[in-house]
Amino acid sequence: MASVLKVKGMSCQHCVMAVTKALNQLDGVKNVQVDLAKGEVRFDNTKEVASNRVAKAIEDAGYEVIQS
Ligand SMILES: [Cu+2]
Repeated sequence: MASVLKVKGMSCQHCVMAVTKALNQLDGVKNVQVDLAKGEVRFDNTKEVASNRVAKAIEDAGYEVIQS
């Protein structure tokens, strides 16, 4: 399932790499794409990874998920 999250605190390519790496470590999360300008992270959730696990990975990397 294609998923989009709003993430606060990403400001440069380093942030893009950090968030991408954090999400790629979750089994079932694929094709992570970060849109820095929009503050959005898109990915395919191929194994119904729980959204709180995805959010925790982003938060552990130092960024904040904006709950919609
Ligand atoms: Cu940065």
